[in-house]
Amino acid sequence: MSAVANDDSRALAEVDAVVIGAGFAGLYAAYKLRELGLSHRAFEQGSDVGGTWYWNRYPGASSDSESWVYSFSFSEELEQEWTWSSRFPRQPEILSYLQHVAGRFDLRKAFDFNTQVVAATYDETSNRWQVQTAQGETVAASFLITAVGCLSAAQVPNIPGREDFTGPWYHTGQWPHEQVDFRGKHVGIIGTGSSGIQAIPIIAGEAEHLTVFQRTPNFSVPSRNAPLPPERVAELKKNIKAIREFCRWSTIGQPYDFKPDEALKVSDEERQRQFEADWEKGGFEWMFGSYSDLVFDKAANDYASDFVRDKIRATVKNPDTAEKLLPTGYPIATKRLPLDSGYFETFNRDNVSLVDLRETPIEAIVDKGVRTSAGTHELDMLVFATGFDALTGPLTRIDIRGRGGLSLKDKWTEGPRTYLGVASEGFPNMFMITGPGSPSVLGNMPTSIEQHVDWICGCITHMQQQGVSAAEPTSKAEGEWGAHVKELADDTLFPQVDSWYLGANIPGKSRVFLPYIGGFGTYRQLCNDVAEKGYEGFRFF
Ligand code: N01
Repeated sequence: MSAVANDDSRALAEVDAVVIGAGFAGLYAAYKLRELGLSHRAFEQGSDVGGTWYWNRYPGASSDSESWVYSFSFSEELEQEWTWSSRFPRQPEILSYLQHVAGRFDLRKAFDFNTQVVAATYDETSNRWQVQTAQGETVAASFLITAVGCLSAAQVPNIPGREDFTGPWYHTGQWPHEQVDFRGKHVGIIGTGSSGIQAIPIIAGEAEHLTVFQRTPNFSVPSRNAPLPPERVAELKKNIKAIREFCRWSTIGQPYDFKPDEALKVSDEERQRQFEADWEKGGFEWMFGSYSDLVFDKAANDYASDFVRDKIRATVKNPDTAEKLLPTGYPIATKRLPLDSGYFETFNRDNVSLVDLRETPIEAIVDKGVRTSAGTHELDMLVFATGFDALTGPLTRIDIRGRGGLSLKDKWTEGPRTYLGVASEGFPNMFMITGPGSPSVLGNMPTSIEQHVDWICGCITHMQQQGVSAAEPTSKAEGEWGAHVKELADDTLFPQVDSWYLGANIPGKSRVFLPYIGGFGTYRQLCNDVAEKGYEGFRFF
């Protein structure tokens, strides 16, 4: 490995490491590689840094993690300098933050923007990755570090007639940079996941009329987003070290954790009182700072599900609409729980209508709107809030080939196979930041990302110290990890419903629970143990 500083690395055709992506993960990877003195190049499809927050510019887009932990912890100065304006930061503010980080630490110089990596091939003779861009460049690297995000491969459903629609259409995850003007327009939105639930109240406030096409009613909890007063900011900054440390060892990387109590072991009055008190607080804490049995025990979960259904009934004035909005048939939070700002209230507006696709399915998209079995809904604009090919999609959309020409996509046909969600057998020196099989999407992403990048860099340092040039997980370690990830998921209620956690939203995708559900803290400890045992489960050569 060369210890070339990479002041002008963009000219290099051969480097120690290539990073793909310029979101939270790619930026921190570039920072750490520079700290290690490793030459690197980084590629980003967008025209600037931001990742998720570069692409998801839809109205209402905001983080569901509290701002003071939805950020980097690697620099105390950065933590103290930056002040978030509200509890849950909105997309423009997060994007400004990431732009600030890129500028403050001079990270842009590692990146080629507007550059898409289309292929990466491991050359066994040279023990190098040959990384190819759509722009025609090939760069050789000892290490391939993917920072491609978990929810970045947008999924537009293949509804017949999609090309026939004559108005503009958008996917929430590929939102244009220009302002989209809904004023005076009849707008349709398909999808009521987190993106739809964030966008619907805002679009409804602008459009002449909004038609919401709902296939599966969703649970949602109020975010109760609010500005952060200066005294709260001061208190958070004072205690931030302890708050971060708590997050690192918590279940979902957030500044709260499940209570020791169980919903089934407290009285009805106590449970109701607790649910109400937490409801007033808002945020994920309502669910993931609540009783510890909610995600394991159906009877416990039923109490939480019923509580939210009652809230929906109490909020939505039209009883028929309320009935259509009621999520039934699956436990709360087994589909990713959205947070909202006035989502259910939006259905009390005169300019909003709800189409229940279970009663009247979409037959086709036509030139002037969406045709369901009940007739055509005329629309000027159409929004797809239809989600992503989660976790595996961002990786398999790149033609990644390991030893013997093995394609990652082919290897993962029956579901992803990884060790710790960070590496895969047959792909030496390829490290995935928050890959499938790691906790990633089950909590606060920056907490996950920092842990992964630190661990990967620790592994690279170990290799330098040992004088070895390649690392690859063993088949045994990978098999055992896959079985462990599955076993943990099977102990919960999560596999009981079709969700993107299981790849069930993508036609033909194997139904495998993708993230590690054992908790951030437990996972961190496992990774630390692996490192302490000389990166047990890897073979080095
Ligand atoms: O996507 P989703 P998302 N016809 O897959 C529907 C993260 N996120 O972009 O449930 C009709 O959750 C689909 O219906 P159904 C977060 O982790 C984070 O909203 O499959 N409908 C569903 O209602 C989140 O979970 C934040 O029946 C169709 C919707 O589209 C993840 O991203 C903000 C359809 C898709 O919901 C993905 O959320 C936003 C079809 N053919 C997102 N195909 C923050 O924290 C799909 N649907 C900020």
